[in-house]
Amino acid sequence: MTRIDRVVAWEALDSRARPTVACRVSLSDGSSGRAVVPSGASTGSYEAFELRDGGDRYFGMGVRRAVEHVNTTLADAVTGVDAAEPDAVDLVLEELDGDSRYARLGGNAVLAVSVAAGRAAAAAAGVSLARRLHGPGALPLPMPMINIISGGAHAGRAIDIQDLLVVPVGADSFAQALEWCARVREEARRLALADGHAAAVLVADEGGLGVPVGGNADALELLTRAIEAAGLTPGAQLAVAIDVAANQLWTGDGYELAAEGRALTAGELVDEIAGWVARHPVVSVEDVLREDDWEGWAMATERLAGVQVVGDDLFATDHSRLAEGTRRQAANAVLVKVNQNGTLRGARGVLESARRAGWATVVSARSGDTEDDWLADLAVGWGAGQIKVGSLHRSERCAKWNRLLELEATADTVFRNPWREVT
Ligand code: 2PG
Ligand code: MG
Repeated sequence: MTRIDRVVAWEALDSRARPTVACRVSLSDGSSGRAVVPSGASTGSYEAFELRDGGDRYFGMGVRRAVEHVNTTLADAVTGVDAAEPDAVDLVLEELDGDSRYARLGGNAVLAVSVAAGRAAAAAAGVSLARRLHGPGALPLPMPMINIISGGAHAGRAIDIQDLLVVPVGADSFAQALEWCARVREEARRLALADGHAAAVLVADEGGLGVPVGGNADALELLTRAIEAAGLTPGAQLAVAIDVAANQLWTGDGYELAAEGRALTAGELVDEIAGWVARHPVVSVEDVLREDDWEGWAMATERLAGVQVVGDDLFATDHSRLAEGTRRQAANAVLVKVNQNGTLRGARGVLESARRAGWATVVSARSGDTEDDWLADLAVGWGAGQIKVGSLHRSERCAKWNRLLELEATADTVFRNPWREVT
């Protein structure tokens, strides 16, 4: 029997030493699943609510109330539910709060149970979470987007752009993709040191170089030089992706590029980004404008034609926001972060709606993450096509890369390159 027998949560720590919810769901057949939830720093206003305790403990970031909710309300509701029945647990979880963003119980509480139950069901079936979500056939490994230089909220605003990433568009396997990116990261570190940036030995929240290299254009220049120094061809083998995280630059009446001492309108920021795209092999741009500027986003998507325009804070992995976005053609890709949504079912629904609209999908970790590797299985099981986990330093990042390497080495997989046709 695969009915839920026991649900136990506890407070764990994420990669920024902030408390987070961890949970184990046990089934009546003796199998069980565990999950630890991640947490963002550059969050959008429309994300599922992260319940924090306030007060002095952990600077108010404790999650004892969320843990308590799992151990009482959520445990009571899901005990006895058949975890092997697709979506059964999530449907119960989604009804419990009364608020669609889980303002009362906490999205962090809900997600911990959702993922742990999914894993328990996979364990009961004797398969990986990726296999359970995917079904039969070769498992599609995603194309990684790997952070090389960090800025914004993840690196003390060393530069304004939050993530400067590489996309190994010419790689033939996931293992080769990672090896190329590791080479570029190391070359970027060496070049930055040679340029006199001593801070290049330090790592930012997601393991990228958190180095104040000058302006945003200088950072892009450094990245392109690093690709060349790694013996790889910019564009054909290694392309570039950017997360502007523009919510973070918004002052209330414009966008401030603080590291460059410049203030821009939405149109000027899009012009700036178009200039970066013209001068560097940029294939993907994320959060180009703030989360409420639907018209600006539609204008940017038209202006940046041919480039993947990804909405993260804009959609917050929310059904109705994605529907609004596809109606307005405000982007052409969605970043899927399950903790923005609250349940696996909910996040998968957003991913599938985007796919039906002909959009690309990128499954993403958070800047505060843990050694838990379930995200890799989701990206594969859902056939997301792309995954973003930060850099190749720091074990909470490597856990996901290593899980994908494991799947490539041990399971029936295919490395699908969504960029092959466009490059
Ligand atoms: C993002 C993520 C990951 P955070 O903006 O895409 O880089 O950051 O988890 O802080 O929202
Ligand atoms: Mg983002």
